[in-house]
Formats: sequence, structure tokens, C-alpha cells
Amino acid sequence: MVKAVAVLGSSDGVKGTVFFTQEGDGPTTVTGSLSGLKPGLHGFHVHALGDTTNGCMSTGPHFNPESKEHGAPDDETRHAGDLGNITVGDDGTANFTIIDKQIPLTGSNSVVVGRAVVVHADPDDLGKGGHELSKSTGNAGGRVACGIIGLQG
Ligand SMILES: [Cu+2]
Ligand SMILES: [Zn+2]
Repeated sequence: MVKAVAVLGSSDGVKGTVFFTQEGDGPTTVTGSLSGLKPGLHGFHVHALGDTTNGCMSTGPHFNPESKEHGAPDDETRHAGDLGNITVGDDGTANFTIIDKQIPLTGSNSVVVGRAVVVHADPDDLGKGGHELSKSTGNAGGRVACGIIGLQG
């Protein structure tokens, strides 16, 4: 079992933790607990870079090792980092579990090699919104919180 974790925070009071586990070559389970967010849907992705020198802006685009278009988690065509949306309740918290086959924790496409998770201000339209950004970012708006993914013992 390989385990990883990202600790998220932002100056606007968003904070939380996202855990990743993977058994062998099986799917990766992502378990998150976040607070301080606006109620509703928020785009949630793995971004390519573990660089927060300029806050969440410097985490780069969605992790996309196969140069595909943006999509929904269950689409054939998607970025590996496209984890869809998380749902935030009226109290500003989100507790979620995502099981996904495209974000391994080992190997050449590992998401632990210095990559980051990012929570967005707005819903991810999953590539279907018809906006000019739909096929690249899901038009999910600003980056409200992020955290670098690191190995966990
Ligand atoms: Cu994103
Ligand atoms: Zn994407």
C-alpha cells in the first residue's frame, strides 16, 4: 500500500487534508476533508507542478501526461488530473471519497512526484460547458486552495 497526503491552505481560511492510497496496480482512493469553502460545487484537480512560489497559480495546468483534452472523471478523454467536482455543504465543509484509475502513486505517471491538488472557486463543467476554457480547465474559475502531494509513511 502506497500512501500520500496533501495539506491544503489559503489566505482566505480554506484548509484541509487530502489523503491518497493505492494498493498495487489498483485504483487510487482519494479521501478529503476541507473547510472554509463557499457552499456548492468546486472543481477539484491534480495539477502538474508542486510549485507554490506564486501560490496556487504556479502549480501549472491540469496533470496531463497523455496530452488529452479536459473532461469528466469517467470520460475516455480527460486529463489524468481531472477529478471532477467536490460538493461543499452549507457549513462550508466537504468530506469526500473519490476512487480513480488515472492517478497512480508510483511509476512514471505518479501524482506524488511533486504535483499538487487544487480546489477551484467555481464548478468544473467537465468539458461540456461550451465556454472557451471548457476543454482546458472546465472553466472552474480561480484557485482557492492547493497543496503539494507528498509521500506518507
Ligand atoms: Cu484545477
Ligand atoms: Zn483538466
